[in-house]
Parts: sequence; structure tokens; C-alpha cells
Amino acid sequence: MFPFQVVYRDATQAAHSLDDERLLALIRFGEPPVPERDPRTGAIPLLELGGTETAEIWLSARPVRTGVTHGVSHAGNDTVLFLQHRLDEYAPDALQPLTAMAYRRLFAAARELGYPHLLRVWNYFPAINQECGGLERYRAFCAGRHQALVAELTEFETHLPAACAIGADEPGLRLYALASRIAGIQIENPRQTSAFRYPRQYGPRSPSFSRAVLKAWGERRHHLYISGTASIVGHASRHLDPMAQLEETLLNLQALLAQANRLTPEPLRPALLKIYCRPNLDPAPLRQRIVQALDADPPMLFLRADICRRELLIEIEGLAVGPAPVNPLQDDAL
Ligand code: 3EB
Repeated sequence: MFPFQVVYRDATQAAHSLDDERLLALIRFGEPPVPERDPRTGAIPLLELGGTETAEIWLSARPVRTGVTHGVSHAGNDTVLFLQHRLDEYAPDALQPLTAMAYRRLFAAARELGYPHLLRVWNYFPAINQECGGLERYRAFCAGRHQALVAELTEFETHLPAACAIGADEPGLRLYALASRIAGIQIENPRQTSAFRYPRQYGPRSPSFSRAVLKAWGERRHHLYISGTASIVGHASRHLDPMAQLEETLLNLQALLAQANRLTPEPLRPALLKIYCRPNLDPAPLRQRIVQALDADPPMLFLRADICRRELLIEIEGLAVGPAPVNPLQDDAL
């Protein structure tokens, strides 16, 4: 049994999900709505491309318990825990200590609740490429995250969560995370230098994340949490044109899936993709090319976003599943 599944739904109908005792998370996109007190709800301040309004819904196989611990909101079902933490920035050049504190709290809450393993973290904050106090804000964020992860993880380079770090349109540092009682397996990409080993030219502390995390929820039930994947080969950015960057990104995704497939009895299939685009691109040709290259047509969400390197125009993250549930609405397919 999968302990939860993730789906995209029409945002206008998403509010109904709040009455569902199996709702783990409801994430909306675009302009932040009136903040809700419900620990299961979150808002990612990024505009959706293509005129659709989508909500991301995490549905638990069992009833969910919610709460707030160390300032971190959470919802859990005894196997997995959804966490979120939002911090106001008191000064634009204090992102490093703020990030370190946010991660310390995330770990404190996850540990206290009995889900000590962070599988996946989503990071959003504004002005990601802006220089502040002599350091780009993304690099300051990386330094703060590194500081916290080195302190919290006993085996730093082998137990890093999958992640993405995205420039958002609203103030505040927003972290979302998925944690579990039992650890997942870190997957790296043979086409790319592991981010935690990037050379010094990319900042004083390397980005501390894994390319993906593979989690077995049963003998034949796997989730692959795929980090933000971009047009990077080795450690260098490639191509100036967005469609060329897309091609390289797809090669990276395929290499990553192949790497994970070495550990699973059946091949993993992309089940959900989030595509961040720096320019205001038309999603239709991107979608078409992704479907063709991956030989899969998963639900996709296209968001206008700043990416952590100025020259990067596209980044893709998501979830792959193996084997794919036959009918995701059927209870035993969860
Ligand atoms: C890269 O591969 C592109 O800092 O958490 C992708 C995924 C990227 C996660 C992060 C950054 C992060 O380096 C950028």
C-alpha cells in the first residue's frame, strides 16, 4: 500500500478536500489567498502558465492527524508526515541564519513526532538571484541549509533529502517537506556532479540536496521523489535557448530514472511533474516534448519562477511511481 498519493486538481474545487479526513496537504499556487489556519494548507506564490488554476493534493490512505510543533505545521498518518514552515525575513541579508533556523525547526518537529527522515524539501523565497551583503541570496540560503544539515545529519553525503530551491514572487521563506519513519535511498545522477560536491565557484557552501530519493512503501511499491532538475551537465549550465535546455533536462531526468530503476523490480514511471520556467513560455510545446521524450503523459503543472542560477530557464521536478496504480481513485491502489 502507498501511504499517500499526490494529484493535481482544479483549484476552484479544491476547497472540498478540506473536509476529507484523509487530506495530508493542499497546496495552492499563484496569489496567496486569505491565509488559512489549517496546517494542511499551503500557498506557493508562483503564477501558473497556461491559464489553468491547479491545486496539489496529497491524499493519505488513512485518516490524518494535524498540529503545530516548534512553529512548524504538520499533518501525518503514522507513516509519512507533511511539514511546512514559513518565516518572515527581518532583513534581506539575513537569509543564511534564517534558513539555518528554519531547517533546525523542521528537524526538531519531524524528530519529536517520530518521522526523523526528511525525504523531500521544497524551498521558496523571493529575489533568489539578488546580491545582498556581497552574496547572492541563493548562495546565502545554501550556506544556511548546509549549516543546519551538517549539524542534523550523521551521514551528510548519503542521507540528503531531495529538494528544489525556487525564487518566489512574495516575501517570506517557505519550506515544505515530506518526512518518514524509515529512511529512503539517496539517488545521484551519473551525468551530473553531485550538488553537494559542486566546486567553490558556485558559492561558499555547496547546495545540500540529493538528485532524488527512492522510497519503498512495500515490496512492489516505490516512490521516487525527483529534485529540481535542470540543464546542468557535470557542474556546468548548458545551452542558452529554453528548448535546448529542456532537451538536456530530459536527458538528465532519463538518466536519473535509469539510475533508480536499477534498484526497483519494475521501472518507475513519471506520475506528476512540476515545470518551473523563468520566461513566460507557452506550456503546450513543452508538454508535447516532455510526453514524447519520457514516453509518459503524467499530469504537469507549469509555473513562472526564478531558478537558482541566472542562466537557467527551465527546471523540472516531480514524482515517479512504480508500478503505477491501475486506478488512482480505487482505495486499494493508494
Ligand atoms: C542544480 O542542479 C539546479 O538548491 O535545493 C536544483 C534542485 C537546483 C535543488 C537546491 C537547486 C536545488 O544545481 C538547481
